[in-house]
Amino acid sequence: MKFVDEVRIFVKAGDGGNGSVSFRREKYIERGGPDGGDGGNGGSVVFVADPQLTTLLDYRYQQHHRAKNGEHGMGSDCNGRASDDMVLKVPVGTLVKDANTEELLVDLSEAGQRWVAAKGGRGGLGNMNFATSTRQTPRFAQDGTKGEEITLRLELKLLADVGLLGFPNAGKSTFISRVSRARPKIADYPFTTLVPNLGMVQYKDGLSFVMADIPGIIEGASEGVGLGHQFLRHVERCKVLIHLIDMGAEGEGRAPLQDFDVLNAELAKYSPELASKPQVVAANKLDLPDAQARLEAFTEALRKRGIRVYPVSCATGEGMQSLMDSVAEVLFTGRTDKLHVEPPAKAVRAKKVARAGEAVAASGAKKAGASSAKGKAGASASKKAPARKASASAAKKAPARKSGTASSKKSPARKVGTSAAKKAAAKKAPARKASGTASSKKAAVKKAPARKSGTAAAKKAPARKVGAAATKKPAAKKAPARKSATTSAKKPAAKKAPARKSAGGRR
Ligand SMILES: Nc1nc2c(ncn2[C@@H]2O[C@H](COP(=O)(O)OP(=O)(O)OP(=O)(O)O)[C@@H](O)[C@H]2O)c(=O)[nH]1
Ligand SMILES: [Mg+2]
Repeated sequence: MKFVDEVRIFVKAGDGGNGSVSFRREKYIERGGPDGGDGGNGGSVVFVADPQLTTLLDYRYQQHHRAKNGEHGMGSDCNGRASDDMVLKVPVGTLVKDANTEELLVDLSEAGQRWVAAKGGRGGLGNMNFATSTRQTPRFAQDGTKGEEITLRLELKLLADVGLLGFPNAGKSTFISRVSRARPKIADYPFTTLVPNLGMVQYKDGLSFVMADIPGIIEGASEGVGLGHQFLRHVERCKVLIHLIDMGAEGEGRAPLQDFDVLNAELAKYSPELASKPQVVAANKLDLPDAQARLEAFTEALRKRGIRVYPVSCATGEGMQSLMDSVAEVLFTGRTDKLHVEPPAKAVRAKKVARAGEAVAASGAKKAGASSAKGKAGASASKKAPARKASASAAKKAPARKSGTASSKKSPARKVGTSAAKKAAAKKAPARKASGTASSKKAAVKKAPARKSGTAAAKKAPARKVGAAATKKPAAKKAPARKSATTSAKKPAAKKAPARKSAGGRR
């Protein structure tokens, strides 16, 4: 059957019947009085949404619809008959617009919904209604009013929950025939499907939904190329769109990613609202040998945008179940998490690496500057611990130390002799002057005051000369450096202990 989804029609309601002017005439009864009856009401034009209909085809041929007029009133107190309403059945999902103003008058989206398009005229009163004690022979009656008339534009927007979108030959009809009992024509040439097809999908647990397959959309559809984009109207009411990508089509200016972008651009041109609907992207025809090869690049490209691609083959049914599960989840729960993937961390990682590289380079330069340092600390520079030349510089809270190695943003490198600062002194632990080869296993005691400090003096703790001190744990924050000769502080200074003379201490 031909599918028509847009018509222009004229409707007119019936006029009301006129009231009658009549007087009773009967043998032996003189001046019987007025007995003209009322006119009947004209019939209205009423639209009813009928679930049995799927097209507006009938209105393509019959464009004028006039309801009957009401009967005129008659003598002998007879009222005219009111006319029946004219009922116009339209498919569910029909929009009724005023053809002149394009104003939307009603959306008949529920089965059985009624809407009066044109109201019938009222019947006029007969002269019997106008008799009074002082006007016993009213020789007039009331005329019926005119019925309303209007030119309307009917637009059918199919009611479907899920819409299938894609280029021609993407496999949309194959898809719908696989998941529902719809049997649209499937063929290996573009624009096989010329009108939308609906299919009822029986999902698990008694759940079901309606899927719509529409003709293919190509580049320039908004300007009328191909079949144009008017069929997109039928997926406007859908809650989810399945975007089928033909992985078998390449060449002739076609590529999966390009197809994806072109179709989305056409959607946006038609309606930004439609473009923003949740889309399940399915890469179809994976059974083809070439398709597999193209899939990876396409998946990766969309992954960068955070979009998940469902690889499917409508011909073999492969991957269809997980696709339908995601569609059902969006449809029934509204959750769209499954449609997105985390964009690859590569970019982020690359940035981090680049930054780290810069930091290392910078620290390296600084280290080079501090090459006067006697030794190298084993610990490498951490992000937050830029290298510093301890001897000259003094940190805000911790003074610079003579250390060769460990450098961190927060803990400046210190001039250390041969020390290997594995662990810096604990927080606020003051550096101590370790004499000779003494190794302070347990370093600074809490709140231990700074001892013999070297030359450099920081705000809080001055830098100290460190000899060959080897501190396994670097000095912690705020720990002032101490002069230590060959000290090896195995255990860091306790909290709040002033900084000690230690090598490579971490602030
Ligand atoms: N190899 C392979 N061929 C497929 C697959 N899906 C569809 N086809 C073929 O692709 C061709 C087009 O399929 P249709 O379902 O008619 O495509 P369509 O998107 O409805 O096309 P139009 O109605 O023209 O827009 C047919 O020859 C199908 O047999 C698939 O998964 N694998
Ligand atoms: Mg088709």
